[in-house]
Amino acid sequence: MRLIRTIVVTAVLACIVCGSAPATLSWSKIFCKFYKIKSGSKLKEAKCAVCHTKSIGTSDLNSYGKQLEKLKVDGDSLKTIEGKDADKDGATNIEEIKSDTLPGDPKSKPKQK
Ligand SMILES: [Ca+2]
Repeated sequence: MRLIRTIVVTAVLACIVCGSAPATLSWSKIFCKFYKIKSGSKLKEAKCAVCHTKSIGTSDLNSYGKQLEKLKVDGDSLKTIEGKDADKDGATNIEEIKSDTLPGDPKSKPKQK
């Protein structure tokens, strides 16, 4: 009985580790490559916080992360939601990314023109 429980727990942990974590890392890589995010920029510094509510150690997605959640992990998916305003701060996701502000954080938005 104990052995079965150990096997089940190990399998579940393996799914969690192999399933979600690398997907998140892939998004981060694809995002930086697709938008040519430069080192030292706010978006680069934000790391996981571009899509998550905290920068490290959470699976909680912010509004931008939620828009990407169900989409395929590739650049086309990023393009699909460029015209949306994930955090409802009046700037579209692409406007935010071009202005180096966070598309999933309403407190971070491009300066008014
Ligand atoms: Ca926005």
